[in-house]
Amino acid sequence: MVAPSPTHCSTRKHQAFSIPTIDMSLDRYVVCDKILQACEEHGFFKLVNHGVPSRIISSMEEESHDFFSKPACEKQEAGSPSPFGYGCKSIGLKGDMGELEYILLEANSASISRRSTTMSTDPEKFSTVVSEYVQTTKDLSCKVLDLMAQGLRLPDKSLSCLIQDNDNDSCFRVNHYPPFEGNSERDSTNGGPLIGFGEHCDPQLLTILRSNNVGGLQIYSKDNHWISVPPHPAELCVFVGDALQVLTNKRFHSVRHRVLANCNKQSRISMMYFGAPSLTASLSPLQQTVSPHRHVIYKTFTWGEYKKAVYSGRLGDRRLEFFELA
Ligand code: GA4
Repeated sequence: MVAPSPTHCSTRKHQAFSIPTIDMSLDRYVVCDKILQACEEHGFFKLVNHGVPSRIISSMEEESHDFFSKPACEKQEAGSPSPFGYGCKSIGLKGDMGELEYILLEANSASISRRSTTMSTDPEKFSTVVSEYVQTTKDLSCKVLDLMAQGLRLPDKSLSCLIQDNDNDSCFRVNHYPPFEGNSERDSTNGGPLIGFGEHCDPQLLTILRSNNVGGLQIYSKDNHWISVPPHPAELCVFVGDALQVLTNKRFHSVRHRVLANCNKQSRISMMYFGAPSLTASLSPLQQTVSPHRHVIYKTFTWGEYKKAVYSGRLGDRRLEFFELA
């Protein structure tokens, strides 16, 4: 088992850390620079003026509320997560547990439409709303990847083409953290805080997260502290994933994060688009990120090989280290 990161939270000194918030309506070169800096320093940033219409976000949130409000036996009709379907408390196949329930879907309209029949009494509406949300966050992911490529002086669209591939392996997840009914904010087994979703790095290229106005998300900073990310209705969060860390030869850092158990009165709903290439896409540091001062750090492997390694492990396992060159 992998030792968890130290659990101390941000102290007064560390609260000085400000999470980069990038206004996408600014000049393209300015946005590009800020994204590059945020990915190199933190592997995480927030976006404002991102262009995802609030109508699309609220419809997706409403469908999520409707789904999670159903009786347990009806939610289970969506199928137990394999990995796609409906899950409650149990995450992955190796016994990881969290104070949440969730749905995990393949991020393509055909699959969403098929699954919708088991998830809603109005499958057509459910499918339209989910597909629209997924398409819009995918479009935003492409814009962000294009800005990253520009910042890294890579050929135009060389990153976004990976999630535009017809066989891309992207997925979409909605997590519901109901108010936690335990009577303590501390986990008596380890003295740390109670966990909603345990610490991990996302394996894909990048993640776009939207949450309602309930807190709980924390990222692990470079100086080894957990930093709380306050929710904001106008913002979307972007996480660099492991696959992008490989392609950039560790110039970008995939960020460790976790969610604390929800001790608020209101439910927390978060919605994540995970952008991934096709299973056969090859991952290795791009030539432009390699120099005499920065040798190739990773072996060449496919996204399918990496995904298999990640999915056969525990949530917090640091699998990427096994793909480094000796
Ligand atoms: C973490 C990021 C995404 O939510 C996810 C998760 C996946 C799952 O829930 O099936 C994993 C987890 C995530 C990484 C390790 C394995 C696989 C649960 C788990 C214990 C959908 C993903 O791609 O990897």
